[in-house]
Amino acid sequence: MSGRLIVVSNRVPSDGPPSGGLVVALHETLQAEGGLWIGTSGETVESPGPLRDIDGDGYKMKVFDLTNDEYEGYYLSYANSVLWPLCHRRSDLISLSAGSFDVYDGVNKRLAEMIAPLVEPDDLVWVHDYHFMPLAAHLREQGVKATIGYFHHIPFPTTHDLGALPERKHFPDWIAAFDLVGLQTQNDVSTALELYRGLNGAEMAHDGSLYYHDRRFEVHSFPIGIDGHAFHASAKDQDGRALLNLSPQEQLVIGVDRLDYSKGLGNRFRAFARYLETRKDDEPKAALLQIAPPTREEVQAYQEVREELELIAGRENGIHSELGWTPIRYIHRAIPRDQLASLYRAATVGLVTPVADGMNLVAKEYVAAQDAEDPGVLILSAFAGAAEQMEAALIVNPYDIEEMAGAIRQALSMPLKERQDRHKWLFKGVIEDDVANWTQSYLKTLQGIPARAAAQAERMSLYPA
Ligand code: GDG
Repeated sequence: MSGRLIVVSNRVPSDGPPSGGLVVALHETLQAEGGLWIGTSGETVESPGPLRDIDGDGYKMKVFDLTNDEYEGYYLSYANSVLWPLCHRRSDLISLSAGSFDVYDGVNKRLAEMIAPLVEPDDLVWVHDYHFMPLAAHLREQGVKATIGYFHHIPFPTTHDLGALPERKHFPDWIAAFDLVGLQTQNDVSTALELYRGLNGAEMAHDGSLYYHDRRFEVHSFPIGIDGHAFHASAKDQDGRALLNLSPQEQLVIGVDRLDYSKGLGNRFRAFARYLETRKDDEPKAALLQIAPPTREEVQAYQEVREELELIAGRENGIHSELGWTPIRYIHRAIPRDQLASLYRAATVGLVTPVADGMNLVAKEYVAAQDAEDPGVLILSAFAGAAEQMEAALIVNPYDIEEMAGAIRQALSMPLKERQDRHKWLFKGVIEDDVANWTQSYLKTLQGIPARAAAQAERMSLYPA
């Protein structure tokens, strides 16, 4: 890499050693390549100052504070109550509040003004996620010519979804101001191309790049992965069944998700309840362990999904529990990562049923944690980005309770040979398409942009349209 790598994400790993696949991968890339990581500090202040340096392990980190109003308008309101539901096909949950777009855009503009003087022309800037969609447009206004990439971790909104966004007019310009737009799936890429296909001033070149007014940019899919080997190894450290005090006959079905409406938790509980209702006496007993740590609790829609789950879990346990058996174990707290891996390994079924999800790393973690000799079965929603790569899972429609209940039954009684065959294919994919591979292929594509753009400009001057 000739210039530096500058990563921008909402949060930086400022609280000790990083954990979690993505953060670790970016951390290791920055350690190897050198560079800079910029994000919010997680603190709110009355009058925010310039970027502050904090110690990074082998690279630099800079953070900026938000005011209370900015935290509300930029983070809680526009990012998480407008863009998040919009991208997760839940326009009904969009909460438009006066002025929140201006605050969101204002934070992006202020950040662009702070970053622009730091960026050298041969640096690579890599922006992460929907918190910073207008950032490149503001950096361009500040005269930044460097190559700027974006990775959108969540589903790309359809033209229909965007109809609910008052700022939809600006959306194509935000995206086109980046040089490389990374999406999770081929399906997302088609959705993005569909948007530009319908716009005046947009054109697709023969090499697959897009032109929108004076901007050339590329849209590709880079399915994110995990560190499969590390996760597999850590799953063996503890005995998940012992952690849960499971009786020898009891089977475990596991779900692990931030408590978010996009994760389809209500229908998952309903499907498990339906399975319990239809369970024959001679079928083994199974318990659903749902770990759902809190997230964005200040947002109303999140409070509602929490209440819904408490209601269903309470009702179903009241109906089906026996002395010594609680069919739904619901933990509304985060569990340490090493325990999580062992719990996945102890589970006969991994239940991953989002109604919309960019990728879903839990599906990959579940597969990585399994014992290849006696693996569990992954049940995966067709609406998780991961379904594009993980065809050997039992693919379900997360709206169809009866189908999901049937898949739980099928998974719990699946013959060993079929479990092994399915797991073999899934495990191969998780190990090969890991997070290190993801980082490298994204950065390689980003690095190649200036040369591809120059070659194309030359072709166009030789053969003008
Ligand atoms: C976004 C996109 C995309 C969960 N509970 C605990 C815990 N977790 C960890 C899981 C997993 C991570 O959180 C969740 O990742 P997901 O991919 O499932 O979902 P999002 O948080 O929505 O992530 C998603 C991802 O970005 C990456 O691009 O795949 O589609 O929405 O790693 O293990 N970790 C611990 N305790 C818990 O209780 N330690």
